[in-house]
Amino acid sequence: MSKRITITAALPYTNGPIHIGHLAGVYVPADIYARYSRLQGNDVAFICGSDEHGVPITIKAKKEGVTPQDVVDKYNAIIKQSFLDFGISFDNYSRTSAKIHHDTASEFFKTLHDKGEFVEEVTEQLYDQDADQFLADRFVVGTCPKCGNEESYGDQCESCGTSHNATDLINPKSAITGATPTLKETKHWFLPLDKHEAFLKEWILKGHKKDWKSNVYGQCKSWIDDGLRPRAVTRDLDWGIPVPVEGGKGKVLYVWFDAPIGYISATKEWAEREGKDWEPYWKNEDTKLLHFIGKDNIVFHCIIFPSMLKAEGSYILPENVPANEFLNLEGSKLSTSKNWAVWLHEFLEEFPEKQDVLRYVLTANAPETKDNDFTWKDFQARNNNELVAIFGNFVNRIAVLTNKYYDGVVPQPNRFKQVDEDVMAALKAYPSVIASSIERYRFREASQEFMNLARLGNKYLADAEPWKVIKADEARVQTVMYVALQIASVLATLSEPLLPFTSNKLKEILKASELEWDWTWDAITEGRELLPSEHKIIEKAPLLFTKIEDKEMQAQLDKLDASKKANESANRALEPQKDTISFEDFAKLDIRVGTIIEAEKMPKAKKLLVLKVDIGIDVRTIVSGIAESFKAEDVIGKRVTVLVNLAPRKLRGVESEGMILMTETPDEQLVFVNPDYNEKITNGLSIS
Ligand code: B3M
Ligand code: ZN
Repeated sequence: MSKRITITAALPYTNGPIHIGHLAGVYVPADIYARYSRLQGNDVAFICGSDEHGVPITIKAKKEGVTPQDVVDKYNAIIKQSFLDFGISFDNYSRTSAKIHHDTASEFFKTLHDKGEFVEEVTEQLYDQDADQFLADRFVVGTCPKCGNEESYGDQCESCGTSHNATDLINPKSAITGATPTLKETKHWFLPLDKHEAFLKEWILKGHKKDWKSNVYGQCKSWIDDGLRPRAVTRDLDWGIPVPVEGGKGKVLYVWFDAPIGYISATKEWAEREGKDWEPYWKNEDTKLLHFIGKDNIVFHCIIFPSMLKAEGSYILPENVPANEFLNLEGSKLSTSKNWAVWLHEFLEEFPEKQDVLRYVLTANAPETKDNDFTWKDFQARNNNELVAIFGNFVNRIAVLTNKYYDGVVPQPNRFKQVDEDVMAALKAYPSVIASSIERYRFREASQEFMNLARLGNKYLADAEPWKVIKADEARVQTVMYVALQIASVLATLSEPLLPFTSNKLKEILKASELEWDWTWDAITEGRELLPSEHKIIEKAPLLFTKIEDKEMQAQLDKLDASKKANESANRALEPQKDTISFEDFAKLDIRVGTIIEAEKMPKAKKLLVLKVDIGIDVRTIVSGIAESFKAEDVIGKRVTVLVNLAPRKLRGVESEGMILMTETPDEQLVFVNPDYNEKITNGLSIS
């Protein structure tokens, strides 16, 4: 029976691009669910958009010296395009800066305000006197009162997931100036979560929510058991949706108040465009509302947003919130600021045809019940050993053989043997097996069941050996190829939610669009013939998947290595300044420009080069400890800065008559203090 399903995927903060952690946690499972639901004939609204308010965006803008609007415009464009190219099938991707959202969120706030659902209170909030600003959310860091993490944000601790008020932090420090904040009075509107505790208990703990994933249910239970407190839903900031009631001047809605309403405004925007009514998708009791999110968003989607919806009064509540755990990358936590990530838009540039490979790897290894690790080695192995060697190999073989034996025409089968009957029976069971995994949000399991089907096809063909049997028993080969082609059509049909690009490619190989009927999951279950005899498939089939070579993976690992090095050097402490010297001391130094005219390695010394340097007044020998950074032949002709009146010193028996001035790059490479910027500087000129 067709059902109305509203599927939301967490609105990404628009302060950076999308990476594989976001994909594995939220967007790939949500997209599989949405595609699957549509295939079952349901009425689906798959909703997302950019979360463009909040402190992270203001901080990014400050860092880059641009306006918050510049930041969101830039990343909204990148994110939206990368989702599209990756095949995430949103019905609408909106943004919270859209007018429709400002209007919807303001309206929502006013309704709660007018219904007396807020508590208005003047309280003392953290204030940075140097920056002349209140410190909300990520503008303040301090020790988490719950787990002791010293880098908790004002509104949430990323270490234990607790959401708290900024004033709860121990040892708070301003993220803007580093100053210890003072307290200053200000008025805010609070959502009295304590008032909703009974309802939440009833709905989550006593209700049917035991079928929620245990990580989600467990987090909810622990918050409710800890006792809920009022939460401020407004902020003293200038970036966001203005507080639309009296006394709200200079204040905006808390980003976590407006963002989930973004799901509603994005649905409205979509419905308007499609000429539909948005309300049933949010207000009809028979609509199934699902929020796909990462684990750090659980409290907002299971406690705060439902309390808002309940307080408003006319909305339905989510039926499930299938939150995932986190994905790590090569053993370390993904991090936007540390550039420790595989960025979607870069992946799409570097692997333009491999969307489904990434989808498959992120699904097969999804962090569903615990944090998981993405490694390039695993990416390569799953591509080469599963997608290429099993699924791709099977399809390629049947496409080639069908063309070789029958000019691409599906043959007439002869009498089925037991093994053929078994395969045909197994095919009928697959739709419900995969559906059951997807409906229970077990996407890993679904992907593995799917691969088992490909395995079954591959094994069937390998066991039947049509390429051998063809000489002795042509009739048998007809049957084998007919059955194998049915398997391929089932693979094409069932892969749609998991591997949508591949599904299309395979349907093109089999020329499914030339048939008079659609390939549906139900048709498979009912054992209807998908691909009839006499139907012609493509003549030259493209490969479904191609092998990934070691060097491609090495390039990715090198890229990560560069990020690691850049981080290390960014964190490297600069040497403190030495004691002050007098001008007279400085004037004693005779520093001149010279040119290296000869260079050779000092025998048996790892670090030393023996140089002859023309310093204008003479040519002298200088022993320099730069051999680990430069080869002798590469420095000949280099113009350098030389301290020429340093007392001569013997190094390994060679007298050094000066010193070349060097400095280090952030990644610890020695470089010359280089006078080359101006050609007119001649050797011997002193530096002052
Ligand atoms: N933007 C948080 C995040 O990206 C937030 C989700 C909003 S969903 C309404 O983790
Ligand atoms: Zn904590």
